[in-house]
Amino acid sequence: MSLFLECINGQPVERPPIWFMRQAGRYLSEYRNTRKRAGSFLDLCYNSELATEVTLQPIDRFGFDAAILFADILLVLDALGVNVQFVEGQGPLLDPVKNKKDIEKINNAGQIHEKLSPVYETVKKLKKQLPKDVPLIGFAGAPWTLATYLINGKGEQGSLTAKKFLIENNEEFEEIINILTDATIEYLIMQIKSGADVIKIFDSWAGALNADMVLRYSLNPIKKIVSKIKKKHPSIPFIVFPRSVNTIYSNFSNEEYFDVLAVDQFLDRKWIANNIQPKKIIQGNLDPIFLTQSKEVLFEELKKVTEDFKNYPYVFNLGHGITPDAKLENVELVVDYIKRTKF
Ligand code: 1CP
Repeated sequence: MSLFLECINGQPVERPPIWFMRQAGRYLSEYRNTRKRAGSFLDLCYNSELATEVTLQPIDRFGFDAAILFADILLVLDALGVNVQFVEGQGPLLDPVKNKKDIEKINNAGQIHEKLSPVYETVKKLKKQLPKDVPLIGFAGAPWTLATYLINGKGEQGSLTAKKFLIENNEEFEEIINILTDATIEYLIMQIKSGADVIKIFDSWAGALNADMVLRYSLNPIKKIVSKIKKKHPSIPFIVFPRSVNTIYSNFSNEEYFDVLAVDQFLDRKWIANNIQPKKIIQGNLDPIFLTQSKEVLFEELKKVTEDFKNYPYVFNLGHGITPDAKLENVELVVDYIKRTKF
């Protein structure tokens, strides 16, 4: 078994495993080159040859302990028949789904596989090409985060459009969540069958919901997805990332069906160490901004993170994705530091 799998299965390990959210991305010149060759961002996601190549780039360069499939959470919406585009400099743009007629059109969770078959192909290729001790993380967006893009047609700070829709059109909203939950179960089962070793669920906009809503529309659909998949694939570990949910992280840590809780950089580390770590293996929470700073500033922060989390099993990662302006030598410094850390 690998260090990463041993750690998240609760076995003793001598140091924390390390990987980064968005570790294949624009901060790497080799990614920018492959991206150019692919054409659009979606072309890259659906080209299994090139998606395999970019997944491997950060593993080859830095020696991370886990790889994450190169794809995007919005592919599942594309596969449901929503028109999705990534516009240079603007991010994702989609045809919004709002009324019963639009919702009926995307009610086809069983039919997503043809469109997504290149992604499954990427997983298969990666399983052949990755070093044996580097497991592959498959992933999907959580229904709430997917719904925010679907309802608003693009990303929105605070997700207010989707939140108002949740309140004002609750029946339609719940129908959307159900469709996305079913599609995500289908999608993740195929990733597992193709060879994914671990699954991560990203609820990047969970923090836009109030506490009651988080439980109902972030936690509950995630619970349904993980529980259903674990019935068929009990040994696949799940990482859940409900970003920015504040003290509701505590509710998530009480849930037993998943394995690792990914924490953002906004939580107080001492609070995490006291309230979350005794109940759940955690992953996080270096603020990605430190990767853009001087070595000395980064080093001080690294010391704090590893010191605060040293008493329980822990996966080193960022509190959110690495940014395009991260310095390569800083990424090297972090990997080197963590590989020399003794727990
Ligand atoms: O120009 C580029 O090359 C596009 C940048 C990029 C990349 C590298 C996007 C566009 N997606 C990705 C890949 C990606 N997305 C991965 C690959 C694996 C890896 O981590 O290396 C993963 C796991 C995601 C997941 C994803 N996509 C999330 C959840 C995680 C998070 O960052 O919160 C979200 C919200 C998206 C949507 C998305 N994809 C891309 C953009 C610009 C956005 C919108 C973000 C926003 O609305 O602010």
